[in-house]
Amino acid sequence: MIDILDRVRNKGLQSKIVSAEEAAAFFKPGMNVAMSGFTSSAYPKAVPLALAERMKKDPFTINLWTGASVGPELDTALAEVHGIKTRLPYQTDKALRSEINDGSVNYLDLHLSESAQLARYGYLGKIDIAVVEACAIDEDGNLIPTTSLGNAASFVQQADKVIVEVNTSQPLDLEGMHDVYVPLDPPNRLPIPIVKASDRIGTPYIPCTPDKILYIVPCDIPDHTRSLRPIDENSKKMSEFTLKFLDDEIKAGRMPKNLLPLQSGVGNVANAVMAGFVDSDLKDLTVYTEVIQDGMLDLIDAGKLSFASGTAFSPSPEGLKRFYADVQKYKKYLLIRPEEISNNPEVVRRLGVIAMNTAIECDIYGNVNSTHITGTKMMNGIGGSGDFARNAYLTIFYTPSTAKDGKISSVVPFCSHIDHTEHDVDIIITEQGIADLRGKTPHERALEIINNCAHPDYRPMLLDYFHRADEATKHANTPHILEEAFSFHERFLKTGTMQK
Ligand code: 0RQ
Repeated sequence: MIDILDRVRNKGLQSKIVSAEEAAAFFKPGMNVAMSGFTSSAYPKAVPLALAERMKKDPFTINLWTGASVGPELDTALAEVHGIKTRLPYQTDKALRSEINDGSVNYLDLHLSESAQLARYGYLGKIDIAVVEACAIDEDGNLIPTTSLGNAASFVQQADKVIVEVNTSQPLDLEGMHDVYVPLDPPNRLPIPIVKASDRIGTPYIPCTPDKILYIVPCDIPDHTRSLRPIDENSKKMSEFTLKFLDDEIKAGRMPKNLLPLQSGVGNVANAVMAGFVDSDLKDLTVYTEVIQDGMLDLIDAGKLSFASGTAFSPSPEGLKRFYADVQKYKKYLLIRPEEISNNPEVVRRLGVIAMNTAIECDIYGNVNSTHITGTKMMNGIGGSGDFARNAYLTIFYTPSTAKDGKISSVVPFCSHIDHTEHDVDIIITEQGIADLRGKTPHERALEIINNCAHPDYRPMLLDYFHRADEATKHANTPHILEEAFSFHERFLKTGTMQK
């Protein structure tokens, strides 16, 4: 209790401290509930757990808006009691995914950079309550954020009432690591004055006033961070191709010796690519990304990173321990921004980011599917991949050449769903090799992708499709035999394998 009182620095607000159960009693069916959180960082935990308990006894649903995916105390807990009607803008939760794919949850899969403004523009109705995790509340009622910002600042700005979960597991040393800037909406929007990853343009807290704060709920549940999988052979090969390619770009004079600011997605391949940077001769690297992970701590420890800007600090449990042990050191190199800024197209284009994200599949012309398994089942969502892919200086997509033990080719004639078009994709890398699509026609791209990236088991089928399509269309710009274009997917759905 002493710790929580120390963290609520405005004494007048201390009377608003209540239990999670008392706060959970506030929610009503159909409310638009906007919560902090981005990946497994800085989402409220005690209030959603108490809300899920309430929903177990007295079933009802809310509409849940967050920054991105969140931890199990929120998404799993509410999905398991069927407590979510509409969910946006991104998720990675197994229980929720299954509710999305059986039609019980309405899922709005949004570009993360646009999600706060979409809420502000009012298409989704008004926010009934914002629930935000904070490290502390200052004398004026402003909120000191924890391990992510996501959409929290914009949600607090829009909400009339805010429930603040003050998380005592989050060290107070985090204070000062954030830069909060919420742009004005058109026609009043101004240029975002970020010209390098380390530029600060806002406040180190989420602006809030004491009268907005409805309840303050103490919480000591730590971020539910996820362990990293060991780096597999395929990811290691993709990392080697990346390093070699970037080295050639430097030699060709297309990139400075310390590259351009890096953005990397999450998961196995991203982890391997970051590990590759740690072992390379590169130095003075900068990062302008969404999610700051263990690899960035490794780069700091190796003396190779000059600065990393993101919207969430989302390490493994070991990474979080390492960070907590020396926050003062790491925070000199790290800055957390709202996702509207970390993923902002204007800034990404200005800085010339190198975007590195993972795909589910790509097609022979360079279109990329990041979201839907065999075209219909939602996996996670587009997340920030579209924000970066369209606007980066260089856009790289990774995918192992096959999935499901070789039964699926990740290089197909026509993607079963398209998130990133051929116009956005510069480079495709699989464990087989690298396809450089820059400055190439559709015909040239098809041969580059099939010959360099497809698995040898599928290469003949893809070449056969391409050549027949070319003949059938009399060498049209983008040859396809449309009734056959999805034959690979059809075969998998009917027989369990894409192989003939
Ligand atoms: O399914 O779990 O049932 O086995 O897809 O595949 O290989 O575990 O890959 O965890 O790296 O995720 C694109 C989903 C890759 C992720 C995606 C099946 C495969 C498995 C997952 P199972 P892996 P990863 C920054 C940027 C979009 C958001 C984004 C993602 C499951 O990277 O969500 O980029 N990206 N954000 O078996 C059928 C194929 C398949 C396939 C894989 N071709 N056909 N199934 N799978 N390829 C982060 C944020 O925005 C926060």
